[in-house]
Amino acid sequence: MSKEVGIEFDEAKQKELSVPLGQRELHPSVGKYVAEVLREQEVTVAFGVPGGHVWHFIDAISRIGIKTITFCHEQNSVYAAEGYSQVTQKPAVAYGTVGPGAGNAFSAVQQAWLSNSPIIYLAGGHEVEHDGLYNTIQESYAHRFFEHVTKWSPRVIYPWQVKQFLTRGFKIATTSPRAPVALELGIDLLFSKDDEMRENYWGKFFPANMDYKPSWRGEQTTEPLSSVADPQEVARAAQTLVDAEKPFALIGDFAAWDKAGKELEELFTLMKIPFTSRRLGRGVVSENHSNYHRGFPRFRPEIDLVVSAGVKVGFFDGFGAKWPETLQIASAQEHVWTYLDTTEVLLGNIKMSVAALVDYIKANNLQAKVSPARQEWLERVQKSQGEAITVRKDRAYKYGPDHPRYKAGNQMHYGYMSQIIREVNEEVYDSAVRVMIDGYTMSDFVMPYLHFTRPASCLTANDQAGVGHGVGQAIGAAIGDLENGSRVPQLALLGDSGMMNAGWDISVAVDYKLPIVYLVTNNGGWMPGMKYAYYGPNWDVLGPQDRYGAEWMGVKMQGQERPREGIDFTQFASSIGAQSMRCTSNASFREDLKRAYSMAEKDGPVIMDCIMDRHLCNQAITSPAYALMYVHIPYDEMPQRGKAARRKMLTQWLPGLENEPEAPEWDSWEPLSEEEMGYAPTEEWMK
Ligand SMILES: Cc1ncc(C[n+]2csc(CCOP(=O)(O)OP(=O)(O)O)c2C)c(N)n1
Ligand SMILES: [Mg+2]
Repeated sequence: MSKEVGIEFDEAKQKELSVPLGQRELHPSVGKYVAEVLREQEVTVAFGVPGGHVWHFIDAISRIGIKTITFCHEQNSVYAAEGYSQVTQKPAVAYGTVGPGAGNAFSAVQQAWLSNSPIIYLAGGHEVEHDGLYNTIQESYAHRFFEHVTKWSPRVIYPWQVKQFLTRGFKIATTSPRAPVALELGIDLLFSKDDEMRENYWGKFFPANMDYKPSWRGEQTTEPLSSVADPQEVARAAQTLVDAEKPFALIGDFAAWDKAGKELEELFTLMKIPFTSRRLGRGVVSENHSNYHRGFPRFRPEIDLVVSAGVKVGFFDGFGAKWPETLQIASAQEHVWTYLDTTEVLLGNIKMSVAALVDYIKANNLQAKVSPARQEWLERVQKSQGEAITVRKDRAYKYGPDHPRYKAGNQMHYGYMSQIIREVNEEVYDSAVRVMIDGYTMSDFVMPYLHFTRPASCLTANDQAGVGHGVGQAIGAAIGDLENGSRVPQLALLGDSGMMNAGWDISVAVDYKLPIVYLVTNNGGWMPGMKYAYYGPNWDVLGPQDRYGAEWMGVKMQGQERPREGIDFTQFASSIGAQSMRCTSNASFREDLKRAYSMAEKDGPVIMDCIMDRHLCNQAITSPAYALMYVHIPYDEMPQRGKAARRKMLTQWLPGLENEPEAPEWDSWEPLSEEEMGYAPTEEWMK
């Protein structure tokens, strides 16, 4: 979908020179990035005054064929941009240097702000290292003072931010309420050679400009987003839904806020679209619906259209890096993502947009035009969902009461526990229990098992990912439900550290006898399983004073673990007047949970102190994110799992890793053991 917008620069010819391109000059320089985005946005003229800090991008703008109109005073250049924009209805670009340039432009940008004119102001900036010394030339903080008179005014630090930020700037400036946007493009950008700098930064881990898509809306890239889904857009979106062979929809948080469940359900049913949902979006359309699939299906690469309804497409989606073309249905321009290949955007209240879409489809009988292959696609997804439920259940039961490790009944498996939660919630409450996802290791196991039938069933910390939030969220959710006359208990899933972090406020739930089950998956620490991948059997990577067995000020250290029995949450419960139980056995967990629910309904909060197999940890520890977070540890000091993760994920960045041996595949449901580290735990509680 993207069109070629490369700056004219005869690279082949340059390579023939005795001194290669990039060694006699900075190439590519950040100015090229600026120019390419302006070209892509179909900018034809730019107004401004040059200066030392901005020549690099002004020259590039000119070299790409955009007319630069040079003024004597920056104020007039911005006024000119405003006039141009009001006449053409296009966003207009103005530029000026650091300090006096940006200062002189301020008054005119303020005017554009009051007139709602979409100006993209490109300001120069001084070098970051001299911040606050007032001893460098033209020190100024345009991003700060433009903050008051623009909708957005970031200080851009890294070259690879430029394309994404500038593209986003155009979207923001041109979406109602229209307004100026200013980017402070500091001089550091020019001197940071993108490729080289990135290698020491995110490496080649995230490709440069990964959150930028050239011409992200195809032919419509330069069209402002209309703040209400326009009938033509609705018609085109409907046609997209007819034409797609293998569409798949996602329901996100904002569909919940806009109460779009009924309309989305009708759309998916009518057009035979399978769907999944996320976070607050879960249960917006009941997961009992036959088109529901938990997460993307395994054959996800075949999907040719994603319908995204109110979804935050961010970190946890790899910023949509592998998504096909997307129909974006969003309630605000902030949630329209310029880094997705977008067929259409329907902007405005999601319920209204989807209602318009459904009306249009019905009025034109488009549901009849969907190809028969769609039915096959839907059935394939349905089959995948049915199979996945069985596979998950079988897997969970394998680690149930009959598993040799759990027969003794002194610890439990996260996976088995997850399946039982699903079953009990279904049996006793018809899956109407709201669940707070706080415990970190638990979240990795439990998510595919949870099943929801009504909106706001799945409460999480969203992108904040802070532990301890479940304590308060459950209290608020319980009060909300009580106001509506429901005593269906809340289930807050917490780790032991989450409890240590925020547990005291359960006393508030006690005061109000709120029906909450606080289920603590107690594994003795802040993700103690990290030692198997990164720290070593004795937390060896830490300083000698912190390692397991070290003595410090007469006290024996135990790495970053604590004995589960050492923190007894039943005693904690009695100290605040909460009910409690200690659960150690897979065999009795089902009855324990039912009992906890009924106690909570009757007499208020119950803390279930569940002793988990501490040798289990989340699969994520060998993911790219963790490999990256632990890239500081010397390779030789890491245990096998950490080495394997780094070798697998970061070879592109650290090419020497290729020569290191690979480790066998790891199944996160199988407990890791000290055996593979050649170490036998000495303490009973660690075994
Ligand atoms: C308030 C807060 N501090 C630190 C973190 C970083 N962090 C994320 S998960 C985690 C471990 C959580 O331990 P626990 O609650 O016991 O859950 P576990 O994974 O051990 O089951 C940490 C330290 C965080 N997310 N929030
Ligand atoms: Mg823990």
